[in-house]
Amino acid sequence: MIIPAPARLAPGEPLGEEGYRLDVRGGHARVDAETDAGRFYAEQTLRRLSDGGTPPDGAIADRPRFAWRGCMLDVARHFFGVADVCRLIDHLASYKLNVLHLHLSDDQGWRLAVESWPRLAEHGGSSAAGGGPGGFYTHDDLRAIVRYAADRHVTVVPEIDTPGHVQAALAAYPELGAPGSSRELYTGVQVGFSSLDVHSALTYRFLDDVFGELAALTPGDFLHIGGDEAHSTSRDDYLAFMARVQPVVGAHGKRLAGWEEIAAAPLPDGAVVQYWNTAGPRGQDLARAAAAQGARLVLSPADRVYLDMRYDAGTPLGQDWAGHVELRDSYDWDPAALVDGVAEDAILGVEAALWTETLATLHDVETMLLPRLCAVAEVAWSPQERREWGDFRARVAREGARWDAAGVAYHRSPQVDWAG
Ligand code: TNX
Repeated sequence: MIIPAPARLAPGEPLGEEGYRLDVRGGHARVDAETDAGRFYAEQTLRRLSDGGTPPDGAIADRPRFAWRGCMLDVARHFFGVADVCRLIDHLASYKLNVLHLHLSDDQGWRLAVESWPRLAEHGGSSAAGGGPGGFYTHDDLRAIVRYAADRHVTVVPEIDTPGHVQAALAAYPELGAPGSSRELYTGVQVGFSSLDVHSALTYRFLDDVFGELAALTPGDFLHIGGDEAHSTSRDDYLAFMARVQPVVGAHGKRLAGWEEIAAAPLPDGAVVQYWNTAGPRGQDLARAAAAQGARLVLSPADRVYLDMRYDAGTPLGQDWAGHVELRDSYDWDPAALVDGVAEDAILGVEAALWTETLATLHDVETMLLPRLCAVAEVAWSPQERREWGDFRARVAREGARWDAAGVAYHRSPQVDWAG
């Protein structure tokens, strides 16, 4: 059977915006869906069922549990070109994920050409964590990514991290920082030391320009403003910033998305808050604060779906501040039971995160992504009562053969019987 495990809709249950019905008899497939996305997911299922041969007889009626099924790629700490990103999109699409969140800026690099502020990419894009060459997307590059994703029913959610994580921008335009802030490019891996000058009108003109270009390049509903780990922005300044940045996002016709920290501020209607920090109680408090304001949550619990966490002590890549995250950790959890006070209807979805301080190549990225992405996809798509670890691990073993054949790197988790 396939990943993610299909729901079992009763006859007559609506298929919704992404559901499909698939009937295979005598090698012939009949598909019912209300949308192109539904037909696309039927195709993915059929492809897996056939595995190069004739699909077995059977009927499936399926639709996802959550509307937002995402993966974030940090292209700021290390840069990944269009071809690498498209390959990641292929992985997402084949497991029925529908959001690619691109973390386009951080202290270590600015990755999008902005015509009205050219030094952002030219200078701010020239660095990377560890001192590598950097890089950035031209407008045409980003358009190509957006189109490739859209063809596979994946929406790109672009993130410009603010008001912290901005050293690359400050190196390009020092006037965006408070007087006296550093103007050097940064290639280390610390966080929380840089901040935009939240009191300067220039900061909001800058963000208006950047968001304007970004909004024109990405047709999705959301613009992600980061908002995490702004440790060198005072609480009052952070709140002042949030009040001024939100209308800038709205003025470009976009809904606001941000990391959990933004829930400390009043949020606009339709905001989405991304829960992440599982170290200590603060993240859960912020998630509850978001829900209490009527925001929807995207769940990225670090100790479950931060795919930059090491699998175990022997993993050569990655970090371990949220612990080790083996395949079963990514699989065995219920989004609706994760945060007390945040129930199913407050949850928009689930998103894996691939931070790349330690990941420099596509091989590195795939090794951390797979097989854990399969677990995240199933958490996001399949109803809780259809999920069972023993069954899942047998299905993952079959993916290994496909990855081997396709030259895709992955972690041979000891929790899976790959030979089987
Ligand atoms: C926390 S998660 C961060 C990132 C790091 C990551 C490393 C979040 C919103 N901020 O800046 O890259 O940990 O695991």
